[in-house]
Amino acid sequence: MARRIPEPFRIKMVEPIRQTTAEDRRQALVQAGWNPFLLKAEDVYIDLLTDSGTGAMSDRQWAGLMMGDEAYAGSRNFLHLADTVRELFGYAHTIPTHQGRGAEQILFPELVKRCRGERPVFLSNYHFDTTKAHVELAGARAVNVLTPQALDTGAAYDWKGDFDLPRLREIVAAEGDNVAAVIITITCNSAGGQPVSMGNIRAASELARARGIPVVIDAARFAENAWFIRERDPAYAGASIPAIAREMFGHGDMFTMSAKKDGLVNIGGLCCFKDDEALFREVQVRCVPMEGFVTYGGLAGRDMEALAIGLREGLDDAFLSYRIGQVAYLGERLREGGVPIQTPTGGHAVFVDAARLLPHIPAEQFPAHALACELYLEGGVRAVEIGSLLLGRNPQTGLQESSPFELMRLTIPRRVYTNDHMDYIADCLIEVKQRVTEVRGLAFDYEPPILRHFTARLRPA
Ligand code: P61
Repeated sequence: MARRIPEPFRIKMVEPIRQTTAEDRRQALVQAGWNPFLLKAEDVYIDLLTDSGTGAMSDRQWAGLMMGDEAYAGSRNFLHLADTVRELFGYAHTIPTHQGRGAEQILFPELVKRCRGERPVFLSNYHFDTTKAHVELAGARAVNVLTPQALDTGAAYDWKGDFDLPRLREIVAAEGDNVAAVIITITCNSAGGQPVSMGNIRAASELARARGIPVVIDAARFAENAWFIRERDPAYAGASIPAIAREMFGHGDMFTMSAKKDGLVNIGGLCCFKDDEALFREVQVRCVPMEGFVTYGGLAGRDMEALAIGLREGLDDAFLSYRIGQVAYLGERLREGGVPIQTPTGGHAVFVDAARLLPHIPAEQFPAHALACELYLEGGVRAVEIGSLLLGRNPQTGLQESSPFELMRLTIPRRVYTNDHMDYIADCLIEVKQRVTEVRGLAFDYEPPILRHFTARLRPA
């Protein structure tokens, strides 16, 4: 096995975490309606619900907070942020937003307005759930065009985040004027934090641009994607991560970013435009009533300062090697323990294939969610389902959508846990595997109409 990469930082401040008893955890889970989203964070020992907004900021970012300029308009922190975006990504126009979905809610309706077809559709390698929700709220359809290589979790393939290009070409031809945008999600969260190759980004972008279709980059995990390109594509072996990032962004016309991931902040987002000033102005108009004035978009001045600093730190080589190495380490431990996972491991999480681990639980009883509940009972580790529960029902027919995956995501917050924590997580999950045939599926007690996984209440079926 490759040599373990120690954390490229010293720990200056600590936050105690508390282990609970098995009985505490059973009570907490029953009270939470068998939904780890509804647990109190204090009842969780190691929290792998998400890597979104859960990272640790650096001493420099904390120092940046003290430099907050809380002017309502024209804050110097906004100017610093816009300069950073211009330099790192080559985009002229920046709108800050409160987080990723804030960017989606102000951008997508404008793209739908511009669309000439009568049945607007967005095409993506894979729409994450809020992205899909905002596409649908804007009155459009969200269609995923992911490479079939991603579906076999056991098969090693370097670019499981790629578009299925032949299929994309077909759909673009068939939909004609209906295509409102092509969204390139880097890395592809839903397929397992899997990277999109530069060749695929370029080809998808060229295909769209040849027809005048705008290209949106969903840039939540842009730095991790750039790191994978450097590691896996010999053409980029000697390139710097910032140069790769800049090239990726060159293939987009605009980007939305949840800055709570690779931006290394606890809150924040971006909606930026390379050169389309007219669209930028239209989205600014929508920003004011939805997010806030155009130079703060729901953020405090200090938040924008921390983000300007975080965007650069997120591209640091030593940080990314440690970060992705830690995820790979957890994946390796699990693979050795016989736990089926999406292979190779992605950037931000290990995705456990619950369809393979719990074949006795049908999709409609949410095997990955059942596994997450069992892992919590075992050791106080909170994971999250990425499968049928998350996907939900078809808004037209009301029927459960058929999910290509039933995954349990062990999402690793940035700069928060050590490799000893990774060992603990692996030990707990391997323990659960020993009694996996006893794990039962779940049924709804309460099913919310949309984004149901957040607030649903369930019980053992
Ligand atoms: C996550 F359980 N992701 O992975 P916002 N694009 C992409 C994302 O991954 C993403 C957003 C846009 C989350 C947070 C999350 O049901 C859930 O800053 C590729 O969260 O608004 C968010 O960015 C949206 C977790 C979101 C969930 C929705 O954990």
